[in-house]
Amino acid sequence: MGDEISLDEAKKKAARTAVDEWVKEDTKIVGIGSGSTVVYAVQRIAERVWKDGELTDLICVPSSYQAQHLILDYNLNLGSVDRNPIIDVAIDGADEVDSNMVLIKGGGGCLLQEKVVAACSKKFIVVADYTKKSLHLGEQWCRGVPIEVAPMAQVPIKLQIEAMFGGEVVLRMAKVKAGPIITDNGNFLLDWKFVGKREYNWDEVNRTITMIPGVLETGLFVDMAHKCYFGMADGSVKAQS
Ligand code: ABF
Repeated sequence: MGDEISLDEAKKKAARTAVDEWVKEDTKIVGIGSGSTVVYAVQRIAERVWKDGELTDLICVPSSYQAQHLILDYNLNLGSVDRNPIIDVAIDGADEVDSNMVLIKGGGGCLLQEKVVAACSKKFIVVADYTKKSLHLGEQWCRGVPIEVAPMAQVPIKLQIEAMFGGEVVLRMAKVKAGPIITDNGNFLLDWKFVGKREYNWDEVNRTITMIPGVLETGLFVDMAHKCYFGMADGSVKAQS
């Protein structure tokens, strides 16, 4: 076996490749996702702005407080979906990507704003390491599908999802006995551990869960991703579309 690169190196390669292929001189507005892979994308953008003197007018629209902090930290131009509702390209991470480009996102807790930014983007590009690549959802990401919910509705939502689709829905906790995780939007997160190996129509599942009163958004991104870049263990970058 040849030398394998670290997961961080794989993330970095995927992120840098995506930035260089999708953020061009004529790109005006870029959406910035959340998570550890996106950090490398922002670093690459900053390198091109501050080292190469390119992209100086580029506006970066954050999808979380983490992304906002990154944009400010690298001294890039901070935008918002209020000011910049049409985004040229958004770059974001994922927890799992299946062979149909359906994504599970929200492991880091930022799915609602991530979906808003993705939906405002002409192109939505995903960056990830090779551990996120699956044939079917559930192979890699055992925590399930994250769902952002209004705090007072968490119990009825849990019961409805379990009754409709099986599996188990659990409230995401900060630490043992430390209370629920609170999202950037002041909500709770449920993780639906769906039944593995069962065939799901993810579009239908997503629509059905989203209709339950109190559900703000699910971490299922169906028909949104245009292209995904995976940093592979052998140091290559594999694109999927
Ligand atoms: C965010 O960060 C989330 O939607 C997803 O859960 C996660 C991916 O993180 P990482 O890049 O650290 O694997 O995009």
